[in-house]
Amino acid sequence: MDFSLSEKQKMLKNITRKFAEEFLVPVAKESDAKQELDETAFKKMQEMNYFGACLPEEYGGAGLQNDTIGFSIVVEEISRADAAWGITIAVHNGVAAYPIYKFGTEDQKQNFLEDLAKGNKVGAFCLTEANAGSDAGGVQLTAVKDGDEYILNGTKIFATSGGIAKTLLVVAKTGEKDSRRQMTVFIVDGDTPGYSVGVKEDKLGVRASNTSELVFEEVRVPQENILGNLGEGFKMAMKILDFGRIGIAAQCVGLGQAALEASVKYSNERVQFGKPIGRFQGIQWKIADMACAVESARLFTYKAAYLHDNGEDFGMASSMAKLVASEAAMQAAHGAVQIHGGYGLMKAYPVERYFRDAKMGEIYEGTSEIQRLVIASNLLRKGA
Ligand code: COS
Repeated sequence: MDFSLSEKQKMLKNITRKFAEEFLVPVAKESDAKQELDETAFKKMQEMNYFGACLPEEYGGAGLQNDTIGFSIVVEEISRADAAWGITIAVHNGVAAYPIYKFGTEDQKQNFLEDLAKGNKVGAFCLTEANAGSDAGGVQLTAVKDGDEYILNGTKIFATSGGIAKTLLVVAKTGEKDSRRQMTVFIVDGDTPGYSVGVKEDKLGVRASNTSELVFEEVRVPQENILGNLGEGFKMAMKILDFGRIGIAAQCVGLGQAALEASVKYSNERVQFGKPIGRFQGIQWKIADMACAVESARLFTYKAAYLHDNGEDFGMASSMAKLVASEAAMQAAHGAVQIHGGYGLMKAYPVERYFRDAKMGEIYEGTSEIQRLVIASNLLRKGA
């Protein structure tokens, strides 16, 4: 077993860290307050090809489609600077661009991937509805066939990047009986008549990442925009989430790492009772536990990525990574606020933002409870 990163992965880590410190760290606080991604940072992200991270070079991507550890490193380093950017890149690549590359027809790849790779069009995955959250099979948005087209009607909520996205993967109901066997994923162009963005959510964390309601009223989508097969949308959505959760895990690793680093720095600087607080065992134990949690999260994440890249079954591993990493980020952010004491509650320090951002990881792309359910059902089906 080899735990070392390849030369390319080390380079990716260094370049992304330098980039994130230069262009994301300085604006993260303001973006959080404004609830908007910084425009200059957006352009720089495009230039660096982070929107095309998981796509092959032939479609304008950065070529990490078979190096998910490399992709995880990119998301980790971006999230260490700003978790809102981390989720934006993780979602755009993991549950929008990469699925079109992985499951799409050549025509779909030609039509959609270049704009996604360049970040000219942001991608979103639209599954959640008012009555279909953890119960992904409860989707009510309908797609009814009319000639060579399908007509979509319904409303999606909580779509990450929804308000800024122009390429949408929409999970729709295409039949009446068992909804899980009558669902289909459509690729929808955000300029299609009848499609509109509804309420933009005002959230606890990753506030610069857009989260919106999306409304579909008589939206006509050509049948060639079906991703995968008609009626197999539930399984397609599950497969998309299997990969997507590696990105979320990586986002949480980066956030946990940021909380850990801030805590170590503060513990060395802050003097109480005549010495830096890092000399007190109570602080040391907390820092040690935070470091162990973040490192476990990183190993779980890279393991899931490794399995994916080696063509092995990785669904349970990605749920494990997402579960462990989101709880590690929460533990690290909680510890960071506690170590900072009163200052930890103030906007002057970034740890209050880390704390708010970390909570999101335990919810989106499947709550911790859903991850436990996926892990347990895999074990009970296949054995431990
Ligand atoms: N890959 C491929 N197929 C899968 C799969 C996966 N990862 N997971 C399940 N399936 C298949 C099952 O094998 C089953 O197939 P058959 O009908 O042929 O037997 C089918 O899908 C239904 O699976 P299951 O019975 O497990 O479905 P449930 O309705 O019980 O739901 C959970 C399973 C809870 C795991 C699913 O609804 C889920 O992931 N919910 C969370 C959704 C989520 O993450 N939402 C967050 C917002 S999305 S950004």
